[in-house]
Amino acid sequence: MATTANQFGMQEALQQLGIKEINEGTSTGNSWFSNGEILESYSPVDGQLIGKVKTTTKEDYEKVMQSATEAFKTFRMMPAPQRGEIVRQFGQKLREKKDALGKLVSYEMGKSLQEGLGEVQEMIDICDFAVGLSRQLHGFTMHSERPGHRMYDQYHALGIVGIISAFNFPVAVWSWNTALAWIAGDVCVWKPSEKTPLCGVACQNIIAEVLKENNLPEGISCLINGDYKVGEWMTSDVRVPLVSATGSTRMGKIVAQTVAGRLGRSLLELGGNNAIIVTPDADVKMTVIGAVFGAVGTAGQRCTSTRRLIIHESIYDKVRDAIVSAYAQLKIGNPLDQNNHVGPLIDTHAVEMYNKALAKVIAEGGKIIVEGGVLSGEGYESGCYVKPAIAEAEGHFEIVQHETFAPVLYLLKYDGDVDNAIAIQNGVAQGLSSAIMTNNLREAERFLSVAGSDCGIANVNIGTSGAEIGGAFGGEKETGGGRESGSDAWKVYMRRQTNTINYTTSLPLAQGIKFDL
Ligand code: UN1
Repeated sequence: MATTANQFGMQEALQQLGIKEINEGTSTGNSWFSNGEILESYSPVDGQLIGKVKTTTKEDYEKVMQSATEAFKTFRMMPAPQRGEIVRQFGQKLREKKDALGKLVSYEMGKSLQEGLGEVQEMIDICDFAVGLSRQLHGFTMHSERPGHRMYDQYHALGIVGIISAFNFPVAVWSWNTALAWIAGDVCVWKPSEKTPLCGVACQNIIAEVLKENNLPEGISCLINGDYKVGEWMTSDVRVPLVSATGSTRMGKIVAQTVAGRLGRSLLELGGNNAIIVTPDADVKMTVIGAVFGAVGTAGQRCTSTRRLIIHESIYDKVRDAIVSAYAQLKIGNPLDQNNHVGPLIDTHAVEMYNKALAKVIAEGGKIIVEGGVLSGEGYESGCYVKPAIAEAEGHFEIVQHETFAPVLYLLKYDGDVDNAIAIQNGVAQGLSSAIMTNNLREAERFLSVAGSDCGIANVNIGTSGAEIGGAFGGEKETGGGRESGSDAWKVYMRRQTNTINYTTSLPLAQGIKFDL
């Protein structure tokens, strides 16, 4: 390991998380095994090899599924508040390991340490949320049309939940799913991104400890590793009633079709193309903070990243100049060093996509107003560091319609009233997050109305990224329609049952049907 990372205590962090040089990539809890090829994890921070993970073979996968199937039979019988207690202990362990895990997230994925720690905080928050929820898995009671009858609906555990997660939130998204699935009585099988397998091993080590301390069986939390083929085993497996997948729209379409082909349930959290509308009544200072964090946070690799600013012509120059001057303050470099705002992209393929986007926006008639470029020299040896760029563009450009996972921000101008801005913002295939900056109540309410934003998330006077776990997270259109984390997102992890109970001595039929024998 490079000394640069050690300088930030990476060696100790890895030790604390139980990461070895070579790690088994398949686990049913405390039992680890793997017979597949080796996956190497290189850090985009310094290009160094962090560790290796053995991938999962079909036979390993079968073992996992058997273990999970068995575990479900007992886990579903445990009272939900007791399962909540397990999740509470998990949250406690995460608090103890927050520093180490945050560092690993930052080192393996490349986001700033602040954001790595923030990601672990999201895990802690969803655990707390799930603990409370474990006593609130409410169904409705209904009045029967028949005398002496009672009706209600209740929620039961669903079974095995398959989780496919992306590199950009290598730990939090797993926990959004697992914390809810566990209190619901489900067992989980997780395939993390091949780009961040060590984060997966670290998380599994943490939960395995909790499961062991509580004498719980193998199979409640399972880990599998490998490429898309390993994911396909789950999507086509009838033993997995719910597949929760985060990633590109391209991937999501394949997952959706495969799972639907066997009438399974999928929860999709796919691409975004998020915009902030800046109206004449916007607070420019707040706009700058929201837009810059949204565009360059996680180096533009959040699904909620701000990609488009739709600015009213009357304040266009003012907002543009303020944002351009804020970009001049950005420090790009090792994300473990808290003086830096922007870390590297995940790999050199992402750098290629970034370069292509910049070339394309120029080719389509856009104008670069903050130059991009790949950084080289001391500290930038991994070749993954790029300069956040800004281009003036138009909403209909093909590249503006496309989600590029990089810090490229497009400035678009609108005139007339807020409906024109809303039309531009909705004029893309994706529908994850959106925001409006305004002090005008009419504009804000119009934006939130049914004629307003068509996204799953619509904010007023905050940016597009950085959602709290308490709300349901997800989006419409090509974002896939799924909802994770807060609000009533838990319902997707359970099956609903409607019960009608007759406590009389006769059997009247509904709808007044007579059927005398
Ligand atoms: C993602 O990018 O997949 O709202 C998730 C946010 C974070 C989660 C992003 N809480 O930006």
